[in-house]
Amino acid sequence: MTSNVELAAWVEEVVQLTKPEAVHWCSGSEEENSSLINLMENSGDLIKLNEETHPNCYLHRSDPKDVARVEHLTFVCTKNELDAGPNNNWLEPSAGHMKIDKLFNGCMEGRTMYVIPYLMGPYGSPYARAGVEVTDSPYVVVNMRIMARIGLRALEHIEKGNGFVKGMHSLGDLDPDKRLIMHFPEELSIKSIGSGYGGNALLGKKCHALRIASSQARSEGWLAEHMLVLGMESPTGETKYVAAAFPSACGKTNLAMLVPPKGYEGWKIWTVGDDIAWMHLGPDGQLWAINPEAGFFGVAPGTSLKTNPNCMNTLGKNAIYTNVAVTKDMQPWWEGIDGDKPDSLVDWQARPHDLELNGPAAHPNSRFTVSAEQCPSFSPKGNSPAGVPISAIIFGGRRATVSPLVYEAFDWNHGVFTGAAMASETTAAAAGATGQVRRDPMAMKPFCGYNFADYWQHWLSFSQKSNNLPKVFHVNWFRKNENGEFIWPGFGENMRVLEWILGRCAGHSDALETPIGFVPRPEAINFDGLELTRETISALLNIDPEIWANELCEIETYFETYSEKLPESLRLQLERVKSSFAKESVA
Ligand code: OXD
Ligand code: MN
Repeated sequence: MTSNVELAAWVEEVVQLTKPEAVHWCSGSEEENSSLINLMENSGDLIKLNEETHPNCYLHRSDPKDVARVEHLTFVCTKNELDAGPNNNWLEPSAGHMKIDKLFNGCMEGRTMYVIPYLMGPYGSPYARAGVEVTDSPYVVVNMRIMARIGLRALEHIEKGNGFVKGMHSLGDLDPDKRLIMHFPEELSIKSIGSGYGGNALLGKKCHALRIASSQARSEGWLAEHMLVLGMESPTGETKYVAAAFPSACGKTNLAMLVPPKGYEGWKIWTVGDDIAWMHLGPDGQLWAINPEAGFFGVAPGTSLKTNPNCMNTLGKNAIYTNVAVTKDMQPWWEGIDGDKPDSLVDWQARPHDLELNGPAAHPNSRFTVSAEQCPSFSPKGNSPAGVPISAIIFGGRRATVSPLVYEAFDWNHGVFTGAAMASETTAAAAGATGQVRRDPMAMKPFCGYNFADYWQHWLSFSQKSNNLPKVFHVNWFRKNENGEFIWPGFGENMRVLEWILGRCAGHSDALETPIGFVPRPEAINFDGLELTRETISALLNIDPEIWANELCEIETYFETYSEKLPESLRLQLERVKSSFAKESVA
């Protein structure tokens, strides 16, 4: 099956433990994909959608208790607890293996085990990394085929002697009490059991490309981040690239595929990636980013021709929908999609839709899986082995108050502070309460595979290595008024903020220095045609010293949880912001 001795031995070890009835090495071919789809249509795991309106699209309904990432069941297992840090659940590796191997013992009896060699990153890229996922879920195979580059070429890459991450996955019996997602960064391995949900089961994505890769990136001097990457082409034909970190379900896919609004004729946004960026310092001192993924695993609710036309035009064919509702004629449907709500809908659990009795028709974290290359705005540089040079890094949270629409950090180290101090309201992408503000540094709270204090130190270290780093910004599309209404229209209109950001990078957008960073003067952002009142504009850009005093206290309390490991530079940045507010109140 493979000439790689290590891979063959590991697969044999997994076979001994999980005892599958058959083993299938995935080639990634069209025929293999069709036969897996057939198999799942027969078992009821996939349901064919309307071929006329949605060619080659399928619906998957997951177990109703298996619809999101499970952060409380996700572990980072390092020899030393301090290496995992207070930001992760920790187990000592041998204890971790023992606990999870008990669940894996015999779990594939009567099932086929699929062996999926995969590559994260474009073919031929020096930054691409390989992995092998073994799984007993054909749904995982067909999704991995969209999200990563799987099969023979990936296997060849491994057989040339390149290292690979070992990922072991089983649906187990889908019992939430027997669900665990474990990472062993020192062994470059992952073990996940009891869930078929994307973030827990498609191991190339969060487990490999973020948790394991972030730890590798630290030791090798690069960055693995929860960031979209987009290119912004001006009417003169020049394209600048931006990487932006937002927590899950906060609009990364929408921003990555933005269609410029009226008034921006001649401008174009190019999508490189919508969720993960791997960034390396180039010889020019710039950060160059690749998207390790090949597809989008996006949140369906709220996606429409109005909010994200490029996405709607991406996912109409060759897509897998998970936990959406369906219309009478088998078209996928979700809250926020275009048009009126159809009369008879079948909800995500196959019941006649009844909002009062059963809630929304589509699960709030229902998803689509679709190839990036189908996206009309997919960047011509999306598969470029070298990646794209990043001019600006944007951090953003979902905050009803506190953060203004946009501000620029004073310098790299202050930018790292700005990212480290990020907070956002929780969403349905993870199990648990939604709408609660929590600290989510660099949008990596669920994904950093090591101690955040070391991670911030790693980020800070880049200022020693280059004087050509991107400028750093913070945005907030989600500010609300006292009636709880959003005051910024968002979506395509975010272009106006991107324009200001790139103007700052080119040295010509105007800004006011404030204690938290450079904030645009109201006339420096193009608000033309938005009909925003003067009061709304000033509310969008407002920095309330009282609210910020409280925010800084919360940041301090949060930083204290990292005690003596917290980089001194972040402590100094916090003091600097505090003292400039103090100076302002005296002035
Ligand atoms: C995702 C997530 O699926 O962040 O991208 O949860
Ligand atoms: Mn994500």
